[in-house]
Order: sequence, then structure tokens, then C-alpha cells
Amino acid sequence: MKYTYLPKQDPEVFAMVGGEARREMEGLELIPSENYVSKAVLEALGTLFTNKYAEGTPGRRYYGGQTFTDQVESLAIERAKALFGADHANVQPLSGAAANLIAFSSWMDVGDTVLAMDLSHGGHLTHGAPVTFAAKAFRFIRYGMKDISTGVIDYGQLEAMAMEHRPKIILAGFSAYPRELDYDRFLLIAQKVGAMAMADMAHVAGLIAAGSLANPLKHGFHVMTTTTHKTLRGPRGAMILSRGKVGNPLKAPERTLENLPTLIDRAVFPGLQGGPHMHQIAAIAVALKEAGTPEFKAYGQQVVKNAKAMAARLKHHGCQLVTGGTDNHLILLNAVASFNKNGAELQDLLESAGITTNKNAIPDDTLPPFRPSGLRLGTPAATSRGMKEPQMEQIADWIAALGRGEAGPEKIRDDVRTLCLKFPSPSGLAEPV
Ligand code: DSN
Repeated sequence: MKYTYLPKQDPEVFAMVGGEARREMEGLELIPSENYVSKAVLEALGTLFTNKYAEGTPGRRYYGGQTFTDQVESLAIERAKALFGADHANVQPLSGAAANLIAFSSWMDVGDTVLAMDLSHGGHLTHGAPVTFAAKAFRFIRYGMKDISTGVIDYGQLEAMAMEHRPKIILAGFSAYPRELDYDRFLLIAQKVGAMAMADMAHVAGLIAAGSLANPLKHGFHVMTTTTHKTLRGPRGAMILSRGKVGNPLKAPERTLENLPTLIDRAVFPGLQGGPHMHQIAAIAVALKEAGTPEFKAYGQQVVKNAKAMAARLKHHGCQLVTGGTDNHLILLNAVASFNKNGAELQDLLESAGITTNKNAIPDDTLPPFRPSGLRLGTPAATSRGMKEPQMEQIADWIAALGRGEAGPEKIRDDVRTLCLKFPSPSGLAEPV
């Protein structure tokens, strides 16, 4: 990426942009929720659409001057619907936390109940962790894994809790769970108690688009939220996809599953947001076009193959993985059991060797969140650089050698840099013209 004005006008910020570009180019990114956007997505993000207010939906805006905002948002919506087989898409949520709160508020009143995954079993903060506003507004109850050694969800417990508490929403989704979910089981339970079936697919939306994981909407789920910047490889942002009939968002509809698209549009604006970020929506449109290509399908398959290869090699080195392996893009390593280090210590050690990861709780963790027992690893970003199974095995060898103290971070940092320079980041560097 070439910059003409920034280096001259604000060299301080430009130096920071350059530092981040070099960090991304020379280091290995293994945080499972991160990725590299294409140069086309980056260009769309830097467009004049950032100048425009566009409250409302295409064709029904509150301000004038919407010819091109209407076009670009409609394109993003149509591409999202086609990619995920949805009846409706709202592409305005600013990010994942907003998308989840909007989906909750479209279907529930204050005090209503949600049945969601336990945070330490892989659920997400925005699924009602006690520190969130959502937890003040709604009542969250928790399901978890039946058997942590395999990762299978306790569907019997889930059903019993649903029957007892009659939740308005049953939420399937996670940010640290390495296995596939049984969406048919979720849906049957939701139907039994008259709940809305909602999936938060932020982590795996790209894998769903690529066909490497199941699509909850195709299994009959009513709503699916996702961020756009993880495996989907777009800009930061989010979408809410749903089934149902699109109505006039200017009129409050009855709260029925059929009316979900309109309920969601109204919950976005004026419910919880103001003007959408139109430059972000333009970049989402570009990313959604990329996600519909055969190259992206191959990418999604390779992300999973790479995660399996890395998991197998870590196990070969005696590492302990939560659920014993992975079906998706992420691995949850028990750092204490593997290397007698907590997740924070291992994260810092790997970072000093140029490998970026994040500390993470493991199921029923006895350590606190700032120095938990686990470490999360993921392959979406490394796969975007074109790395395959041999590189994943090499990375696992480095992690094991560092963890056991058999190699120093300085030496491995050089090897990491050499590998990364052979597989350049698709986003490119920041250079002045
Ligand atoms: N921060 C993202 C993750 O890492 O899972 C989602 O919140």
C-alpha cells in the first residue's frame, strides 16, 4: 500500500502504521480471530464513503444524497444473502458485540432469558458475561460440554435447561471452541420451547462460506450474527443474517419469526445505532465478492487442514489440547499441562520469538482470566499468506521447543522472520510514494 499524504502531513501516525505493517509482515499471526484483508478491501475501506451519513436502509434514508450509498449497501446485502443462503442481511452493525446486542433486543424484552454457552467452555463475552450490559438487561443461563476430552456439547443438559427456563433465545456460538456443533439438535430444542434459534458464527463465517463447516441457516436457524473480519477476511464490521419476510422498517411489526428481518432492521436503527459506517460497508461488499470465489473455497478448506496438521504435530510433541484436537480453525492448548507455564507466560514467550497468540481460559479454569491455563492458536491468517501443512508442522515444532526451553526466542525469531518473508501478507506493506 503506497501512501502519498500521510507521511508528509502526519509522520508520527505514518511511523506507527509502518511499524504495524512490518510487525504483520515479519511476524506469525496465530490469533484465531485475526486475518489479513486483501489490498482491494483495504482500498475500499479508505474511500470517500467515510464522509457520508446514511441512517435508514437503502431506499428509505433520513438524509439526502444517497445514490451511491444505496447502491453499495444493496450490493453488500445481496452478496451476503447469496453467500449464506439468507432471506435478509443487515450489514450495518459496527462490530460483533453490537450485532449480538441488536439481535437480542430485536427479539426480547428486558428480563427475558437466553440459553448460551458457558464462557469457559468456549462461549463469548457478548453472550452475557456478568461484566456486560447485556447481562444487566437479560437473564443468561449456561450450557457446556458433556465431555471435555471430546468437546461434545451436553445436549441432554441443554434440553433440560430449555424446558425448565423457557428461554426466548437459544444461542449457539463460541470464540474458543474447536469442534463443530449439531445445529439440528439445537433447532429441535429451540422449536420444542418456542425459542428463537440464534447462531453467533463470527469465528467460522469464512469457513461456512467456503463450505468447510455447516451453515446454521441451512439447518433452519432463524438468525445468524457474524463479524466480517475473522475467517471471512473482510474489514472490521458485522452482519446479521436471518430468515423471514422483509417488511417496511418504518412500521413496527408484530414480534413473530416471520417478521425477524424487519425487527432486526429496526433494532439496528433507531434501536441501538446511528449512522452506518459506509466505507466499512463498501469494504464488506468487496470481501463478500472475494468470499464467493473458488480461491476462497480452497482457502477455507486449507484453514481447517492447517489447523488439523498443527494440532497433530503439537500432540506428537506431547502437548495437551482441549477436546483433543480441532474440527475448525482453532486450537486450545492447555499451557499448564503441556509446558508447566500459564497462558500469559507462554503468550509472552512466543511473542518474543515473533509468534503472536492469545492467552485463554480452558474449561472450568481454576486460574484467573489475566493468567489463565490456556493459549488459543489459529490458522486463518497464516493460511491467507499461503502457508500449508509443512509450515504448520514447523510452527508447532517451534512452539514445542520454546515451551520446553529447548530453544531460545532470539534464534527462533530469525527463523520465523525468514519463513514470513517467503509468504508475504496479502495486505502488503505501508510505504510512502
Ligand atoms: N476478540 C474476538 C476473539 O478473539 O474471539 C471476538 O471477540
